[in-house]
This record gives sequence, C-alpha cells and structure tokens, in this order.
Amino acid sequence: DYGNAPEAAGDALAWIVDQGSRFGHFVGGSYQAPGETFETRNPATGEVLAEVTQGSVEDVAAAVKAARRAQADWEGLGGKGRARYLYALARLVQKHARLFAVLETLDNGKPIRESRDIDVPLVARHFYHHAGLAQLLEAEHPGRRAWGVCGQIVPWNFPLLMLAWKVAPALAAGNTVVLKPAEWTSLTALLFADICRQAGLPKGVVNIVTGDGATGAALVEAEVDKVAFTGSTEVGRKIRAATAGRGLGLTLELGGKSPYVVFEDADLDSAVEGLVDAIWFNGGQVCCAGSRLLVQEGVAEAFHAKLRARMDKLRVGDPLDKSVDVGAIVDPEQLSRIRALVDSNAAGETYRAACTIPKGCFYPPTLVAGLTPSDALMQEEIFGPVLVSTTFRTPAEAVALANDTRYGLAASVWSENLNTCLDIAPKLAAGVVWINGSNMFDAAAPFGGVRESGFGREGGPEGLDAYLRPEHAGKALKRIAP
Ligand code: TXE
Repeated sequence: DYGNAPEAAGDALAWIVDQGSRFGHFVGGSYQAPGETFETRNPATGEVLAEVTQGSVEDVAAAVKAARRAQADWEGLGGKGRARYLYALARLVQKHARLFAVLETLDNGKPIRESRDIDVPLVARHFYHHAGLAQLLEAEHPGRRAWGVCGQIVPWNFPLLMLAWKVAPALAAGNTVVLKPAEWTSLTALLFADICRQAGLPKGVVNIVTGDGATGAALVEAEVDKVAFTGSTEVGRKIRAATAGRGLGLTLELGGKSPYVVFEDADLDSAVEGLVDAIWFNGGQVCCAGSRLLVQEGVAEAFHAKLRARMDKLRVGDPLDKSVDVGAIVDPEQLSRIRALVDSNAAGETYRAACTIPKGCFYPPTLVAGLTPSDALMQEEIFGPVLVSTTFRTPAEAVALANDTRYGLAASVWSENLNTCLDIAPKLAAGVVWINGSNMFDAAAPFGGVRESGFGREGGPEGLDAYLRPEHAGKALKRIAP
C-alpha cells in the first residue's frame, strides 16, 4: 500500500533526514564525510531534497583503490558464493521497494505508478536473474575471468534501474564496481549503498561516487579495467576517445530516435495505447522511446484523430499521485532543452494535449505531425513527451523512413498480419524490435543499440558476457595440461 501522496513521501523524506540530508560517497563499505556539495531537487516542486558531494579526482581514485583491494577475494568466492549476495540484494530491494519507489519519484519526477510497478520490480528481477547466472558461471563460461574493476556511469532517466543493469552483471561475473549516478538523481544509488551494507556485501565490492560530468570523466581516466556508460551520444563519443588504446572493456548505450511503424491493417486502438507507452512512459525521457511515428497513409487521418483524443485524456501532474500518467521533467535545464527544440521548429502541425498542465517543471504531451524526414525534429532526440510523425505509402517506404536516422536503438512494428511484421522487423536497423508492442524489458533479453546508439548489450547472456574476458592463454593452457 503506497498510501496517499504526502504519506508516501514521508518515509523517503525521513530517510534523507536520518542520513543528515548531506551525503558523502560510499567507499570501502561506508559513507564518507560529505565534501564540497551540490543540491538535488524534487523537480515537481522545486524543493531541495538533499545535498550530494561533488566527487573529485582524488575521491574517484580512492574508490577505485577500494574496489581494486576487494576484487580478487570477490572473484575468488566463485559464482555460487557471489550468487548468495546477489539474492540477498534482490530480496532487500523488494523489502524496501516502497522506499526506493518513492525516493526515485521524488528525485526524478517520474509517476509513482511507474517507479512502483516497473522500475523497482525490474531492479529486483535483474538481481535475481544475475544471481542465477552467477551460480552457473563456472559451468557455462569455462576459462572466462572478470575484467576486474568496472567504472560505471549512469543517466538520470532510470537512476536505480540503470544501476541494476550495470551492477548486477558486473558483480555476478566477479568484478567490483565504482558507480557514478547522474548529478540530478543520486539518491536511490545512495540508498542502494545502504542495502549493500545490510546484505553484508564485502567492503569495496560496490562503491558509489557522486558528482557531475567532471567526476564521470575522472572515473573514465582512472585505473579501471572496464567502462560501462549509458547517456548521451555526445558523451559516449568522448568516452570512446578517452578509452581508446588502453585495452579496456567498453559498453556504450546511447541515444535514440526509435521509429513506431503503424500499418493500415494494424489494430489502431491497440496501436494508440502502445504509443502512450512508447512516448509518454517516463515523459518520453527514455532512450528507446518510440518518438517517431510512421503511419500508413490510408489510416493516417483516423489514427491521428484517435491519438489526439487519447492525448487529451492523459493526466499530467504530481508524480506521487497514483492516477498520474505523466510526471515532471527531471530538471529545469532539460525542460528548456525540450522547449528550445520544439519552439525552433516551424514545420508540420503542432498539437498540445488539452489536459491540464501544472505550473513548474512540466511539459504538455505534444504531437508534431506532417513532418518530412529532413526536418530537425525528425532527426534530433528530444528526450521529452514530444512525438513527431509522418506518413508512408508502401512497406519499402516504411523501412526506408524508419532507417533514415543516425541512431538504431529500438523499433516497433504494428500490423495484424504477422507476415508483414516478420518481413519488416529484420530490415530495421535497431538493436531491439517490438512487434505489436513497445518498451518491453526483461533481464533475460539483451538490450542495446547499433549505429550511434552505441554497442554492447545489457541483459541476457550477452549482458553477462560483457563483464567477462578470456583468461590469459598461458593460464588456460596450464589448466588443461595433464
Ligand atoms: O546526458 P549526459 P545529459 C540524452 C538526451 C538528453 C541529452 C543530454 O537526449 O537530452 O542526452 O542529457 C555523465 N565523461 N540522454 O546531459 O551528459 C553525467 O554526469 C563521463 C540519453 O544529462 O550524457 C551522467 O552521469 N561522464 C540517455 C551521465 O554521464 C560524463 C540518458 C549522462 O549524462 C561526462 C541521458 C564526461 N565527459 C541523456 N559528461 C539515454 N540514452 O538513456 C557527463 N557525464
């Protein structure tokens, strides 16, 4: 029971106050004294939630050292030994699910319905899944070793879930980690540190260093063996350059402009509902958001009419209200980015949902229809509740339009004719293709992009593999010699 909004916020706010409302890093199994700090705010109200430490180069080095010290013993525990800790982490996430969900909603502005029903359950699922994989590790991956110390940098759109996507496989494979949350949303990572303590995780296996992009850059430059990053394509490019030639493992999960292709024989009502999930889930602040609608000409008018009617019914408002569909935008800076992109566009026809929009860090669900492929809004990732659309005539044209992007993260195809779906899906340049659905995630399914959406997979067997490297040939040979 999540109670009503103010009650639900109470526990999470009390947890922050219990911690002194000022947070240091979590290194070597304990919270450090706060250093130079910055504020983290609730975007829905503008209120300051807490102060968080800006990590320095020295802070990062100390955390990497703690992770290094812990690594050999952690790997030496073996997969079965590590699995016990991963199960404990999963159970503790479930035990504190409400606190995690409310804290995430306060810090990020996403609807409580999402953090409660999607983010937190998926976090637990990732730890359970990787506990299972850890148990089988020696049998399934003979001759594979952990990379060592992993530097992990996550964005603000799914703060805790992106932590789980990175920490769970790293730990399962025998790595230790230094994770840097995004500066707007550090709190659930700091609560997760507390969970690590409760689970009795050996000191130094998980370290959390907070801070901004400079802290992230310091982590990439530090003595780590692998870097895993989720965030903007621009920063991904910098990280790739900074890691080149250092023999490090690297995975990058970057931006997207995913096509949502609706054929005229699609179940249009379902496709409209799918689109609500695709572009208004987390206010469109989703790397694989179905942000580019391509609809077949014959049904375009009817489909857009249904869509506009559905948009008007979306509830935008207090993210702690359980009936709210679209919450706050994560930060005023992100809100101005969205505004600037949409306001600079003169092409097509803009429709703003007729629902009530609160004052503050909120943006109305918006549709910009009738664009051509070269219009900036068709190409740029907006990362907000803004859908753009155009039409196509033939399946070949749909494929050409869908692939007319520098990105390649995800795609959705809607048709009641399975032959159409199965014909189109493999022709789409995307790491993930959903048929008659969108934004479906599971720990057992690999997720990741092609082109400028990055490389490497998270989840599934490939996700674990990304945290393993071949054992040095010499050692492997010795092992099989009679
Ligand atoms: O991302 P950044 P921002 C896209 C989206 C959004 C835009 C900008 O289009 O509007 O990026 O968002 C850390 N070295 N996505 O500026 O900067 C940073 O502190 C190392 C898509 O917030 O990429 C944070 O922890 N790290 C996306 C993380 O990188 C650095 C999710 C992501 O922030 C760094 C987020 C540096 N030089 C934004 N600079 C997705 N694909 O899910 C920053 N960081």
